[in-house]
Amino acid sequence: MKHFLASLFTLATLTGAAQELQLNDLEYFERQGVNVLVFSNSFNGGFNDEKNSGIEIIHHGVRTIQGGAIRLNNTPEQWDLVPKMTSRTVDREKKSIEVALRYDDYDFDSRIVVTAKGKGVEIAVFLDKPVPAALAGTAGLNIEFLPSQYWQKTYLMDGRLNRFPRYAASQTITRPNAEKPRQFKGFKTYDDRGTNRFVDPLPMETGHHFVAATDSPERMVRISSDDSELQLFDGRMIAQNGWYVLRSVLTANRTGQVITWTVEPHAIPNWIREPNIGFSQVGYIPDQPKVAVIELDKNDPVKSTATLWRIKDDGTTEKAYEGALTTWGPYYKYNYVKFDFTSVRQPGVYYIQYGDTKTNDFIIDKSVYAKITDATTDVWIPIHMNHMYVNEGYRVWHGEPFKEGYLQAPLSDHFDLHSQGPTTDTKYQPLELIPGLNVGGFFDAGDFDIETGSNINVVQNLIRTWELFNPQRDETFVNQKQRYVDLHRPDGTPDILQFIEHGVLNLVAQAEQIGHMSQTLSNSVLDNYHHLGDAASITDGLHYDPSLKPYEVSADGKRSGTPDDMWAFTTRDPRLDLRAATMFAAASRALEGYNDDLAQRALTQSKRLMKEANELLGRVKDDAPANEESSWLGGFDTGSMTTNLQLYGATKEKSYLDAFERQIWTALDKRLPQNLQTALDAIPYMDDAYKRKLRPYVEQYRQYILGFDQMNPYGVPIGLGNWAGVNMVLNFGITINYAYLYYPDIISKDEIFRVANWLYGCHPYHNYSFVAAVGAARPKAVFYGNNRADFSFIPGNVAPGLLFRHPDHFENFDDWPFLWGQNEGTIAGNTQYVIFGSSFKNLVQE
Ligand SMILES: [Ca+2]
Ligand SMILES: [Ca+2]
Ligand SMILES: [Ca+2]
Repeated sequence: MKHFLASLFTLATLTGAAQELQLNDLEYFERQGVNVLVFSNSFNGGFNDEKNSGIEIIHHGVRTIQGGAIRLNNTPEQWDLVPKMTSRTVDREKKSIEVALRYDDYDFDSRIVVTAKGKGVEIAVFLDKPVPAALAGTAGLNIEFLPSQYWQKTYLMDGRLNRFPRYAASQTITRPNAEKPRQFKGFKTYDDRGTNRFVDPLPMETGHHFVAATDSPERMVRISSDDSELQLFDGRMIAQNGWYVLRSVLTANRTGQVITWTVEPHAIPNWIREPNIGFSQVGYIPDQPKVAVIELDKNDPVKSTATLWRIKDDGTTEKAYEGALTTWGPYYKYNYVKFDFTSVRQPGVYYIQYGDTKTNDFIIDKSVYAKITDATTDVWIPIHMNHMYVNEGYRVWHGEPFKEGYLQAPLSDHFDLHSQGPTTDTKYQPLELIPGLNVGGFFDAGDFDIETGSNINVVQNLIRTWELFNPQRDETFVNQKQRYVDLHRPDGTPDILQFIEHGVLNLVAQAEQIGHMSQTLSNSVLDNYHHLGDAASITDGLHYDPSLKPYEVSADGKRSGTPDDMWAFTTRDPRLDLRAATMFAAASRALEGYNDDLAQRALTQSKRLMKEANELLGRVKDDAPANEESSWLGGFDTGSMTTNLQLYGATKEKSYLDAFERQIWTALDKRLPQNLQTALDAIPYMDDAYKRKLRPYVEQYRQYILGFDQMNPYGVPIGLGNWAGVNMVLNFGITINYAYLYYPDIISKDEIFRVANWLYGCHPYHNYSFVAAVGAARPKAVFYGNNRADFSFIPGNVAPGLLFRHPDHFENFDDWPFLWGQNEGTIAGNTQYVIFGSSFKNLVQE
């Protein structure tokens, strides 16, 4: 009895304590259903506000609140200034985290102390010196609420009821530009149309006691302040990716503790997160391994079995299999078990049940992977063709963009990681038109610039696909003369060949007109960089004429005073030229017999750039091994090693092959995972001795593959960077496919399914396919494409996927497209997916 009472007492104490917010070992505040992070993630200087930083709340498993910091705007945009965190101190005794924040531009320092108080936290702002006069009444404590999780929910301010608006429709005023806090590097995100005034949202509500989502226990948060007024804004009034903002401004001449908020996120008692059953939404072929990975709340007791149900064609359901689960164990914040139903081979429609959780249905059949690249090649890639009018049925995706061409970029420390300097490296004057660049090429991603490095990758990816799999698919009409693309209209030419041609047209023009490769062809002004809409309306199509006033059009209608023309950033990088030389060599081979003139131009540029780049890099002979330090795209490029191999393919000159052979083995010894693919690519050119010499490396790679089974429950490399790791996963998948193709006795066929499982739904957070609209029962619904403002997707896009937030949270929003690190697809990544998908289909169908 005594023992019983003692345990009862312990239980009661624990339950009581569990309701209070605790400061845990990972340095964030936690209670069941609520995590409060204090600058576990800092603002990023490269892109400023990525909506991923500051004080953040992960509420019942979803990161719904972020951006808690001293900010200079009512509703900060991406390019508004962000504070630099100069210190972060965790005080376990006081249960508090203190951060010091600084704005160098204004010599403005502040401190925020977040302290656990009962079920919530207190956020206190301290100033040792008063706020700078220019920022008094402007700077303030902000925190942001994710619109898609709050819209249409109710809120209370000082007892007044209201509802978060589904669409931005509150009120604004305009103010003189002089009152606008400086933006990123002095750029402006808005076109004021000559008014010299900026738009400032007005608050939707003000008061001292705010309750968000009174109608939704999962999202309910109470915030109150006795010493400061709370103002609620809608950030979407000026930017579609804005969030709801709650803030209190800093008033002049005050020091000490100047703002105090009490923040109490509601927690559903004993909340347990719904299990996430990861599986392939595209389905499975009968004889492949079939293992679902079930992600569980750490407080969720593990059940002993899961069940596979078959949906028969008369609509009834029967149990197909019930099997024991194996435990993988904890990985970051969740616990993982696996359900292996490989033994079920009968074609049919199935779903998985674990406890009360049932998945949507999926197919087991030999043809499930047959269409996995079609949406990407038929829809996503042609829509991203620049300098063309792109039509699909009744819909125009975009008119012909950038008809006025590209100007020589002046010296500029620019945005989107671009810059021009210290010289132009060309014969052109700053802002002079460089002729002939408005042809061919592909939009980079969710934006519309031509990243030269990415476009080189695109052409190479497409050539590899063409040469290895010879896809004759023709679903796209491309007419370069008409500058017209029509989707789903065959024109007698394989689409891949037309896409290769389209990429080469721009890249050859760069080499011919500029003399070397540009870094990028990109926006000159920030106010059209974030463009959402028809690409043809980014610029006015008229040549910029500085002798005209802004918005003025010349009498002949051909020139305007609006400085919107795109710029070519032309700083010469011989390593980029080498990569272009590689690609041009392969392109000349691929285009021969289809567009002989372009093939010849590509080969001419390849030889010239190779020679000049090697000279610039300090080499005298054009067949000497150039360095392999180039690390574009995270070290996957192998510099001139790949170039030499491609040049051998194009010219059959043995000196290139010898140079390749001198480089490859060192590269494999140094960085096997990054370089094995190149070594495998060489096999068609090499003899049996080469293949034998490569064997031990493939054996070593097998151990590398198997190593991932110990590192995480999903058996693939999971990236933890600011851009989720789909490129790394695709590279991994492509290398496995090729290793299996050439060494099936070393790499088991079972290994080739790892990456497909991950892409198509077997991953953390949710189980949706990361590939838009591809053969899956439940693909992701929203992506960061150029139609993201419509909460939509462009079919065939591949999301970067799972974004890691420090210290232990993975996420992929599927109701909010605007976080590029998890939802944007890129032209290089999506063409890499075409190689992955083509090689994978080829292997599973053999
Ligand atoms: Ca870009
Ligand atoms: Ca075609
Ligand atoms: Ca223009």
